Amino acid sequence: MKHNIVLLQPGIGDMDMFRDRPTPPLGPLAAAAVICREMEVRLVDQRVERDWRAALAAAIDGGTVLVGLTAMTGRMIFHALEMAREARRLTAAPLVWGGIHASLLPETTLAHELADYVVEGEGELALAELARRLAAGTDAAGIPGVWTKKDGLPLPPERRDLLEIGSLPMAAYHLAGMERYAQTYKGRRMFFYQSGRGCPCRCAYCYNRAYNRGRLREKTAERALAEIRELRGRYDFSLVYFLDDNFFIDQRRAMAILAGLKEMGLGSVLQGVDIETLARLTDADLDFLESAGVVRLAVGVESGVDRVRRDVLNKAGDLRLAREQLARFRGRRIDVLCSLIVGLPTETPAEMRASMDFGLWILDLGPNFRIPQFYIFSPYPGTEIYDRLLKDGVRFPSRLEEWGRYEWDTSHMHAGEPGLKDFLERACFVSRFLDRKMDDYGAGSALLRALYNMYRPVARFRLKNNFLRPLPERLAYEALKSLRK
Ligand code: B12
Repeated sequence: MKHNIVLLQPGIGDMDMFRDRPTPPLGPLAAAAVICREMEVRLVDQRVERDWRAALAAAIDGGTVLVGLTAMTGRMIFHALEMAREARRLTAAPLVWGGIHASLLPETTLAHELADYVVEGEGELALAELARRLAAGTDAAGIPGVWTKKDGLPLPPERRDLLEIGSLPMAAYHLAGMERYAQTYKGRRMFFYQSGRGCPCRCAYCYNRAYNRGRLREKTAERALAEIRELRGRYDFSLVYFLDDNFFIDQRRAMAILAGLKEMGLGSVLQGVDIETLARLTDADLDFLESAGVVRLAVGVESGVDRVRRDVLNKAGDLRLAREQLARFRGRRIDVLCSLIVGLPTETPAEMRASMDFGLWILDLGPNFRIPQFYIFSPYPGTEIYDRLLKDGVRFPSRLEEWGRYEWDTSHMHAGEPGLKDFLERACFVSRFLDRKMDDYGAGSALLRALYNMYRPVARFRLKNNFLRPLPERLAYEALKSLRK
């Protein structure tokens, strides 16, 4: 029987509720980019299979040399364990964990009985080497970046150098049946593409310092455009969604890519822009972004309190600058999606409120402003805040199961202050209904979208007036969620 590998994409909780289609499984697809040229790679995505257990059983056979899993911290781990358990029942092939969570916490991951190897960091070369060794039946020890286990104990590998992504093949999109991931924004199909990795900023809540060692690596504008042109020949889309950690660090390159897209008649959705970057853009630059078809820009505002931005989050640029810069987008054809985090260490309830009020102020700037929701702060492994809290004696989960319950809409920081925890979780829930995301993404049925839109003023009233209980809507939402499962 021919050798193959099986890659699993677990569910991500209710994050996809507000989208028309799930986000493509870019982690596994990118990790498979090299090995798929020499071995068959089969993908099973829990989110799109009607019966993922049957799909898994069909994918695994006597030639399967490994089963790979991916997960970010949180709910995805819960689903990854579910899939790993099923895979273990079906095959003796080793279970290989990759992706962000396992990379940041390889030891706790490998301590689990459902993990045999961990690929730390970028997967393209490490996964290929591991699969080759397993197929050949040779010892898999000594591969840079691949953690192994001896007598149940994790063995650390030599560190693998960061990859020069300009020389890597593109993510193996062909493995995925991309139609199933044809997510839309305002009725236009998006295609998810990564043109660079890493970010040199030192934001204290971000994984980049540890995961990408703070180093930016990018494809040249020419290379990125050539790949997008090729993808366009294969898939139907009119917007490119850039998954880069920070698309605008090299402004010249960013503008060259956007100009190239414009020539191709493609628009874009941009991720990871900060206030200081906006301040560097002239009005003519903003005109250019608009004319180049940038339909949405995601801006990391993160807090509406200067002290918190500066001392806790280590973000550059104060609120005065933030107000000024955001206001420059009034009346433009670019949606501005601002993220805000509440419930940070040392943040007082008054500061949390101030951040929420800042969010409402942003929405008042005009119909093109968006707040996806107020994110309750979760200290993620690999971040400066996490390390600081660890040093201060804060206890974090020790088992994968516990990390699987580490939810981004739950306040882990305030377990000892039930009143504050409850307030944050209610505010976070209500804040999901503040903007027009269901229309933007064409998510759900027309009825659901109408209900969502009708609720928007109520959500706003509740947050503005701190009127968060009773909250029967939450029960209705939970019921709906379980119906959709
Ligand atoms: C797209 C995206 C999403 C999508 C989901 C994507 C999906 N299908 O899984 C959505 C919008 C739903 C989402 C939601 C959230 N996200 Co998000 N998201 C991203 C984003 C922008 C891109 C991810 C991506 O596709 N990267 C490209 C791929 C190629 O990179 P990669 O996954 O790291 O894969 C490489 C390696 O990890 C490895 N690898 C990956 N999988 C595997 C598997 C195997 C077997 C092997 C061997 C190797 C391997 O090889 C790959 C190639 O080198 C990242 C930031 C970023 N730029 O990466 C944040 C990021 C992953 N998200 C993050 C967070 C915090 C969230 C949220 C909590 C919300 C929030 N506050 O933003 C929610 C959580 C959802 C949930 N319920 O769990 C954090 C994760 C931190 C952590 N410790 O997990 C990130 C890193 C952002 C950040 N700067 O902090 N997200």
